[in-house]
Amino acid sequence: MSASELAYAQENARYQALLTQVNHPADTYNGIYTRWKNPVLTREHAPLIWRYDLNPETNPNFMERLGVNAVFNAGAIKLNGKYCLVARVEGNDRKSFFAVAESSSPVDGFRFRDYPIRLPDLCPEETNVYDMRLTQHEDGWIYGVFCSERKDPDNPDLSAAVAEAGIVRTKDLETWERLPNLVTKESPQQRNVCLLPEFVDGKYAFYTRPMDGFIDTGSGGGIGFGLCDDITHAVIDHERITSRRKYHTITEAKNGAGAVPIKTAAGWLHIAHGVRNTAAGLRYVVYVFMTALDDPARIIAEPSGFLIAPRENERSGDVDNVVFTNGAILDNDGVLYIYYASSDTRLHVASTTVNQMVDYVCNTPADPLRSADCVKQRCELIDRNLAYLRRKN
Ligand code: M1P
Repeated sequence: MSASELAYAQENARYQALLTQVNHPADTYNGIYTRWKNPVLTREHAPLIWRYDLNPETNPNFMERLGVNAVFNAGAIKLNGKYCLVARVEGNDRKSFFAVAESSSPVDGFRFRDYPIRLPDLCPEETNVYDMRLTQHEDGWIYGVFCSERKDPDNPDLSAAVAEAGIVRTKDLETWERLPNLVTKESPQQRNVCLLPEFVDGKYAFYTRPMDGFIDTGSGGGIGFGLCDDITHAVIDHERITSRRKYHTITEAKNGAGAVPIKTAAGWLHIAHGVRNTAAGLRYVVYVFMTALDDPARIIAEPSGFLIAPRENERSGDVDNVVFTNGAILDNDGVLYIYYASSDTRLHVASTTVNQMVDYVCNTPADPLRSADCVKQRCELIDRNLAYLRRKN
């Protein structure tokens, strides 16, 4: 066996061990959800055939030829009994692409298909694609809505970019039809757009994120909502704001839709992200809100604060202090799996149930927006608890 073949055998053994690693719930408790110990996808999950030239004649030193830097933000659906993630894979060259990883378990065993998704390449200016939300729509298609990014032709600054929402559709996550990008007449840029699985007033319903610039949402008031007649030429004339950004909250700097909203008896459950500024830069957390079934843009409950914030080793990575979700799977037994990425580097899972989430969203108090009122809110809880303990004893 050549040195190169030996190195491949060793690397492959490590890779297979990673893929068969069993995941366990973490030892933390909040009654709302359970974090799982191991990330479900990391850069090490990228198949060796994507990274190495396996032929010892052309790669005698068994060098990585096309490295993978990170695997994170994944859309998620259950299809034909399999838990399927469409992950954002970022090469060492900084370009992201999409790849399907699937498993018969929601918490471990995810394995990438042999090839990444080869999106129809319709736009020569498109430089980067990322963060696909997968919607199993009642029209029978599975839609993928993602960020399509290109250099801003009108700004000489090399990092000036334009972000739009790209749209693809598929039946099997294998063959993809690309549709024209979403046009939002009131917003020059879009990111974090996702499609509701049901028609609203007979139209396709999108959650949007109106933005003035590529990074700054500027005057964009929060997560938007808009309808369009024809998804094959999707145009939204008007966006209404649903979850608003507010001063001195977790959404002060920006917010954005996350996983595709989940229909519950109480309303549409949204698992989104909020961003605030800190001296160390932006901090991204995952938060939850609910909108009305008869008007999916109208907020009916918004608990105070975050659901998931970066903890321990989630805090560091390529972009520190970030947790972000764009995919969740509601299983037949009511268990909900939230796939969230940490620090733009790897993908984790947290499990809960739809009943727990409805309890959380409907019974967690709203943010009173001022320290004095937050103290009052906490003291009321303490009063009730002390009275309960006195009665009990
Ligand atoms: O780096 C954190 C996240 O930044 C962007 O989210 P937003 O548009 O809300 O700022 C996205 O690019 C996302 O991919 C990334 O995880």
